[in-house]
Amino acid sequence: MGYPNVVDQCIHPTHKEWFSSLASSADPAATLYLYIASSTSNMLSDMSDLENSMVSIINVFHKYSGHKCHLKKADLKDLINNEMSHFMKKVQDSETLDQIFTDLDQNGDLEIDFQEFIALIAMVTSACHDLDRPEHR
Ligand SMILES: [Ca+2]
Repeated sequence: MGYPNVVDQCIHPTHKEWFSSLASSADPAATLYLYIASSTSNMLSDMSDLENSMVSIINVFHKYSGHKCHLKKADLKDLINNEMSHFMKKVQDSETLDQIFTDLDQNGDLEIDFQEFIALIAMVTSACHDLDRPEHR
């Protein structure tokens, strides 16, 4: 399984430094990173539903970003339309796509990295949670 490699390739450079600076400390985040990076495929069969969902998010991102670890505008459109069609309206016009893309592209480099992509997942998941709360039924 390529998951630990994917984490290694795509983790943000600043985070990578941060993690390595904490590597010898008792910080839980550093421990988590080291755990993920050094785990074998045994980990994958023991994962919880939540952990499986996290891996699914990573895998979907890479299905559309490939090894470059960035989504171009067309990649983002395909991902939303193919993978999020029950939760988001299909993106059909370039104006809507431009708007979503610009909102997500926090550093303005005209690519969506994983950190920026996860913000979309967080927003949509949060919106679903709000709709699913009993007082909204
Ligand atoms: Ca960007």
